[in-house]
Amino acid sequence: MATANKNLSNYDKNTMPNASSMRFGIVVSEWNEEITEGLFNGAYETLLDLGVTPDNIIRENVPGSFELPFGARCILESEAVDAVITIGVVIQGETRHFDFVCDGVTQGLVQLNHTYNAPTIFCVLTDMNIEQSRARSGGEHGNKGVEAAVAAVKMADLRRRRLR
Ligand code: DLZ
Repeated sequence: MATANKNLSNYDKNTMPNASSMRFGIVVSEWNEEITEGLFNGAYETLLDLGVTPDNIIRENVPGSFELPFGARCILESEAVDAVITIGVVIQGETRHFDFVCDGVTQGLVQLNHTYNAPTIFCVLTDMNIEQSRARSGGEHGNKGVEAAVAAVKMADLRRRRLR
């Protein structure tokens, strides 16, 4: 299948950078909590599996995905983190609110990546319905939280090698 090699939920630990001294922020949106908690658990357990210690994982909650950029900025400004993972899910409704929230969070996170010397990772599901979100937060399509943690460790390693 064309996407078989793109499912990072099945990461190879042996090829991953050593994350034992890395420090991460995780910002979690409370909107559609059932889904975002699944994504958080995937990200958190993966960071631990890659050697990150619990005291080096800082969690903050925000009300909705639209608030993720500001939540990430609060962590970037106040903690010496190697990367921040932002977790949310926006589900398609019958209004254009979906587009506004998706645009707002995406543009906000892009700006953070242009502003700060630590990367912000995008773990925001944008689905047609809750079933699709369930499939991607620990269901049949894996867990995008796992993939976000893998991306965070890889980007943190790049930052450490290139920016200091
Ligand atoms: C208002 C709103 C709507 C309609 N849908 C979602 C959603 O699907 N996912 C999500 O994370 N947040 C949603 N929100 C809330 C906004 O993100 C934000 O919290 C409020 O507009 C307050 O700024």
